[in-house]
Amino acid sequence: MSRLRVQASNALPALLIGLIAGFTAVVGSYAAAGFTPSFVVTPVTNWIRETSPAVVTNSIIENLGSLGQTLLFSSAVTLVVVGVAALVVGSHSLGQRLNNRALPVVATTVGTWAFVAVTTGQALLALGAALPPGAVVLLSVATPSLPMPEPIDSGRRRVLSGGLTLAGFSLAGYAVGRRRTPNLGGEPLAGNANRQQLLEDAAEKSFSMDGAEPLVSENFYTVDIANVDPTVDEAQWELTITGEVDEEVTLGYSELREMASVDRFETLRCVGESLNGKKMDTALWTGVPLQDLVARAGPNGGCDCVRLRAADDYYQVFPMDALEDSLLAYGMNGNALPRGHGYPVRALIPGHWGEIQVKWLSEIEVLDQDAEGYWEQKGWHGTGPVETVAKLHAVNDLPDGRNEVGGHAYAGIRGIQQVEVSTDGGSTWNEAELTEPLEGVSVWRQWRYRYDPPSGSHEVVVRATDGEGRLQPSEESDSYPSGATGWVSKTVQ
Ligand SMILES: Nc1nc2c(c(=O)[nH]1)N[C@H]1C(S)=C(S)[C@@H](COP(=O)(O)O)O[C@H]1N2
Ligand SMILES: [Mo]
Repeated sequence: MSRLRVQASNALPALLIGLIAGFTAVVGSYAAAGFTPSFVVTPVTNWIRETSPAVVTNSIIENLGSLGQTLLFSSAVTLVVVGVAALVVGSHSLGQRLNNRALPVVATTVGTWAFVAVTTGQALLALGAALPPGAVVLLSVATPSLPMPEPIDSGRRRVLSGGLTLAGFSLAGYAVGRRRTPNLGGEPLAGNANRQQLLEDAAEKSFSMDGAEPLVSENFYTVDIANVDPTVDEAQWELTITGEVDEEVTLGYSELREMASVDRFETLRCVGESLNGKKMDTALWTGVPLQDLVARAGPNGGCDCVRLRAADDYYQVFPMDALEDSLLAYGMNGNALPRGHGYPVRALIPGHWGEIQVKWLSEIEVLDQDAEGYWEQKGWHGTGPVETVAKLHAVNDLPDGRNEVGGHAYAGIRGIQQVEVSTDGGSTWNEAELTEPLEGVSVWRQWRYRYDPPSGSHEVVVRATDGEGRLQPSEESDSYPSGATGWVSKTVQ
């Protein structure tokens, strides 16, 4: 081996080659699988989440929201890159010791392939992750070391062309992966005239306030345990009603779509959101009553409770009673459910916290004994009816010099009877205007209050009374474990 060759292979240390190889493994896997569960990052994020202590996942959910998902995603990408890099460095030094240049190439390719194939369960797509790092290592060991009259220049040129190749590969991989990401759900439902009418009525009933969503949310929040949503095709979708039943019931998508459907507004709220957070939204849902279907199976379990399971391995347990007025929903605002909201079918359990509104629903299991759901195993108590809340999101100066404050109030199936506003820190209270109720079992209302502002800053406080005449409790509690409580207040200038 010539001295020149040794110099050339030292020019790019094994660690750097390893990191580049790891990066190309992620890009290659994305190109092969798109943003689906077969993308190598998916099982790794799942693994990080499942092995992190509950306090960590809880605080990510409570405090970070979608930033938490981004953090989880970046950690998973980093882990994959570092893992491949370790494989490259290890096999490179072993290869040097054994004087075998093929070894790092083979070890990197086969090792990456085996890891991705096993974790994603997709042997063929795993080649997308394994071949690029293999090629990077192959190039690094096979690059002929030419006699270099101007070593510095040629070194620079190699770095430049290497960088350009990498950038081109990433861009192409990104473009291919995007096209391979299935575009599921979201298309308009047939026979939408009635739904359009309902949506128009809701728009008319809405208070238009800067800073607060209308009655039908324009941006519906999402909360997912998985970073990458499942891809369930409607042709493959099947719901089974199993467990302690007289007779199992199986339902396919076309069968579901042929059944008499219901259109209804419902509000969802996440138990993990902060008191004045934005994880509460409303949509017009289309679906089929769920309780009848469960009754058809003849449930005879000992606990009158059910476990719902989903394609992302999520599961929740709650009392059978909650199924009253529940829907197997396949439509949202006149469109097929979007992938992010559970395409093709999700459960809607009115008045209960978001966590039992199971998306990508696959199974309803009638249980004999009570059990814990996914979040309850992490200490949450989020299966029950929602707390009463009044949010304060809009604080506006009106052209006539008055102030406008407003937001949404929600109390599940109890409904909202009244919202009161104080502009003096809670000493005196005034009744807010409320929007007309929407058609539905468990729907929020908007509230609005306009007033002549006192000079200087003042404290606005808002509180709701539910349909049973119960005033929202003023005691403040964190969202963990059973939902944030208290009255929202804001200092207004
Ligand atoms: N399969 C599945 N269903 C799920 C979840 C999930 O991670 N997986 N998250 C739950 C939580 S915590 C909430 S708050 C709601 C949110 O519904 P959305 O994403 O449509 O707003 O979905 C629930 N259903
Ligand atoms: Mo949630």
